[in-house]
Amino acid sequence: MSDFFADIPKITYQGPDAESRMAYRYYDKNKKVLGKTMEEHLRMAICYWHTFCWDGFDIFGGGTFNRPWHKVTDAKEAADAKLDDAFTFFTKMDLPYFCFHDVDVMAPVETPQEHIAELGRMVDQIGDRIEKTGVQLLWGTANLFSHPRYMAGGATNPDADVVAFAGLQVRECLNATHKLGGSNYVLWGGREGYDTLLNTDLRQERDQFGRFLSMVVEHKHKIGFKGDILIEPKPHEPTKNQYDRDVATVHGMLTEFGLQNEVKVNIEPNHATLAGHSFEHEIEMANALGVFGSIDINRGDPQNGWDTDQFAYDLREVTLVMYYILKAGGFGNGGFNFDAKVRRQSNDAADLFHGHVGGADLLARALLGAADMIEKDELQAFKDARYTGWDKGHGKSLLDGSLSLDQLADVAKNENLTPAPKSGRQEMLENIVNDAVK
Ligand code: XLS
Ligand code: NI
Ligand code: NI
Repeated sequence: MSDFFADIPKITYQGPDAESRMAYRYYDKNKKVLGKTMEEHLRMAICYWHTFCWDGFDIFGGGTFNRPWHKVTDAKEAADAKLDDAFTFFTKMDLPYFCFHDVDVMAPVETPQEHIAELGRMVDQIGDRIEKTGVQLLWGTANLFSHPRYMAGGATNPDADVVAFAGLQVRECLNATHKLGGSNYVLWGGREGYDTLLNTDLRQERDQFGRFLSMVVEHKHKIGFKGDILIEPKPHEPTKNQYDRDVATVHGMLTEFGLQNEVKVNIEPNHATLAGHSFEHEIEMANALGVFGSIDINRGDPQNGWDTDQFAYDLREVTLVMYYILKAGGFGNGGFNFDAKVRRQSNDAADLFHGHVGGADLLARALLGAADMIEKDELQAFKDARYTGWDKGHGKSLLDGSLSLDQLADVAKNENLTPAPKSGRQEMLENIVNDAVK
């Protein structure tokens, strides 16, 4: 183990007046809110890729971060060193979960045999760490977008040999996730899309996507994995157009392939905004369609159009999101994964802590505010009043299918209905939300 994090203490709850910035001000893991502890509600996870793999490079310059594990020259020893420091960080943050891609934890390899052996070597070590520290796996995922072989896609690649390699990675990673007791398995289709229609057979690629996903679900049942399979919608970046662009589109594809009861979604706010939606829209759409699974919590920057993966900090937005999650019954297998990275200038060990401490405190405050909103649920009361009339009369028979358009029209005509417009009270409702932000 390096001494990279040696100067930083284990992060504990010290209350809003804490003197140190290396402390939780709001996240008190044992505090009960609406009958469950904060830890149980929020199910927070640290991601391996942004926090331990990225070295701070951007398209104009090289890495700025000074991580000891990046300086180890032997690739396998570097993977081991990274694992050591990752689990030190998880433990010091005292958050319950982590997430990883297969290639995040391994030394780089080329052949299928090497892939199986090297991932297996690391999974054994991860299993030992899980046992020793009690940190759990929220989800695993296979990276089907970084290696050049995936430049034209993973499951939707025009070359069936590439799809076979993708199948190998997914089988190995799903098996590993199962072995490590993971709660979910995620598929993010970074390159499952196209750059130009001129070289793309949409129908063919859609069929490949559907069949590949069905195979993943079949394999899950075959090995007895009880967690959820999750698709992570994103509209574009890196491809010009991703097939899984948003929650509603994913649900349409799941329905086309008969998988709507087998697969849920992992929603990321920065992906929602790239698709032209609000974060809360995607949550409510997933709730409405019965596919809400998990969240990759982060944010974009309204002044540029990228997936900048910054740590979330808009308390009003996250309070409202938390309200919708609680209303839907909270997380099942899902949780809040910090799919977020510190900025390129935030280059030392302390910054990794500040990012995650702030993220955890934001979620804890949002939980407190949302719980208050639920206790005297003014938003629900307003909605209930707004939708009265649908459990009786022509409202009821319209929904249960017993009314034709002719009959509906005759109701209006015979009863001489001249309904007056009723206020939607948007400003009053916005005031209710603002009052809950604490
Ligand atoms: C990229 C995605 C990625 C997934 C995991 O935009 O958010 O990080 O969460 O492959
Ligand atoms: Ni993500
Ligand atoms: Ni993303």
